[in-house]
Amino acid sequence: MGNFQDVSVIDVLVKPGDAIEVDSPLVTLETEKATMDVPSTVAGIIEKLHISKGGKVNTGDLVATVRTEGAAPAAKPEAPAAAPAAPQPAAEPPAAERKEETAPPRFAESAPAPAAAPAAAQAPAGGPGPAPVNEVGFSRAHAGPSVRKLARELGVDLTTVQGTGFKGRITHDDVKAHVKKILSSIAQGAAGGMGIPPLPRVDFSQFGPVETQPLPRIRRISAARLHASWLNIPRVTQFDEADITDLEQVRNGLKESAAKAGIKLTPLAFIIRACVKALQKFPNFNASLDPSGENLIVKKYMHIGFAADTPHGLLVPVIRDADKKDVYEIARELATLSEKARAGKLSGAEMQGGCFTVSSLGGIGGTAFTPIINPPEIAILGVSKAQMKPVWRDGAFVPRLMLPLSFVYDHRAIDGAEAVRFTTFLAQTLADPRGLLEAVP
Ligand code: CAO
Repeated sequence: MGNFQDVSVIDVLVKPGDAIEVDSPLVTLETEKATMDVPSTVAGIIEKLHISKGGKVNTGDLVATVRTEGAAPAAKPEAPAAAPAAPQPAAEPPAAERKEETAPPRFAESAPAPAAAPAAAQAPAGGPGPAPVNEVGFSRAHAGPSVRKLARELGVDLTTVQGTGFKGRITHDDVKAHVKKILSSIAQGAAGGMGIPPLPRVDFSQFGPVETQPLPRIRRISAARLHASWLNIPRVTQFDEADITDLEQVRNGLKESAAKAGIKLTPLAFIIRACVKALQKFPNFNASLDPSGENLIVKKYMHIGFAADTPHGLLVPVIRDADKKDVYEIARELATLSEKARAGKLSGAEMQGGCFTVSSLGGIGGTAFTPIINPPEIAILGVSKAQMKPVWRDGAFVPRLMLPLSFVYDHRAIDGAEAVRFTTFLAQTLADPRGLLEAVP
C-alpha cells in the first residue's frame, strides 16, 4: 500500500484454522484515500492472527502465522537477487511462483516450512522487478496483486470489473471476461451505447464490375473534418423563407452599372451582407464554444466563409472583416476568392479564421438542405433556389420571389427560440434592399 502510517484494519476475513490459497483475502485495510483487501502470498492453514478488527497496522507488521503444506524446500529470500533466474517465458507462471509488485505485510511462517513463502513476498518495496502498481487507482477493487498486474497490463480499470470470486473478489478470469466483453461490444458497435456501429464491408464485385478511384486530396481532408463535425455537434436546422422580390428588382437594376465597375453583383453578396447585420444583432452567434464546452468565446471580428464548389472539391474561402465592407466590396471579394478557389490558388490563410459560413446552392437548385457546421463555428446558413410562390397578403395571393433559408446551429450554444429570431431577422433584412445597400461606416 506504500508508506502509510497507522492504517485501520476495518475487517479480518480469516480465522485460525482456515485454509487459505495464494491471493485469498486476509484483511481489509482502509486509508484516507482507499480501502483494499490484503491478499495472502502463501497457501496454507492460518495458525494465528496477530492483528484484529479495529486495530492499526504499519508496513512490516506481522499479520498472521501460516502453516504451509507441500511447500518447496527452503530457499533464502535473497537468493533470486544474488543469482538471477533464467529469463521467464512469456507465458504466465503458476500462481505459487508469481512475483508480487509491492511488499505486502510480512507473514511469519511456522515450522516445519518456514521458508515456504515465495521469495518475492519478502522482497523489499522498490526492489528489482516491475514498477510498483499505482494502488490508489485500483484501490477500491477487491483483487489480488497478480490480478491487479494483469489488469494494469491490459489497461483495465478494476473498479469496472464484476468480481465472481470469494466475497465478490475479482479473479484473472473476471478481468479476461471483462476485456472480451468490451472487445465484442466494440465490434458490435454497442460499447455501452457510445460506440459507432461499423458499416458492413461489401464486396461489390459480386454484384457487377466496379472501379476503385482514390478520393481527391481535398475531399479526403474535408471528409475527416465533416465527419468530426457530424459526430461532435448536436445540431438543429431552422428553415425559413425570405421574400427577395424587391431585392432582386433592385439587384437587377444595379447589375449593369456594377458590371461596368468590374463587379458581379450576385445574390450571395446581399445574403452575406444580411448575415453580417444579423450577426451584429445577435453577437452570441458570432462565437465558438471553448473545448471544455463551458464558455462561449464571442468574437469581436467578423470573418465570413462561403462554400465554393471547385474541381478539386469543396473549399471555404473567408471574407475577412465582412462587417467593414459594403455589398459591392463583398461581391468583389466573392468573385476574387471563388476564382482563386477554382484555380486551386487559395492560400491557407484565406481559408482560416471564419466565424460563420454561408453555403449557397441557389444558383444550382434545390428547395432546402442541411449543411454541416464548419467547426469551430457554431452555425451555418444554407441557401437554396429562390422561387416565385403565391403568398397570402392583405386578403389575396400575390406572386413573390421566396428564398429558402436553412439555418443549422449547434444546439449547445444556441437555443431554438434564439435561432428562429435570427432567421426571422435575416428574412426581414433580405426583404429590405435599401438597408442592404447602405454604406458601411
Ligand atoms: N436562387 C436563385 N438563383 C440564384 C440563387 C438563388 N438562391 N443564387 C444565385 N442564383 C443565380 C444568380 O442570380 C446567378 O444568375 P445571374 O447571373 O442571372 O444573376 C446564377 O445563379 C449564378 O450565380 P453564381 O454562382 O455566379 O454566384 P453565387 O454568388 O450564387 O455563387 C459560389 C458563388 C462560389 C458560392 C458558387 O459558384 C458555388 O460554388 N456554389 C456552390 C456552393 C456549394 O457547393 N455549397 C455546398 C456545400 S455543402 O455544405
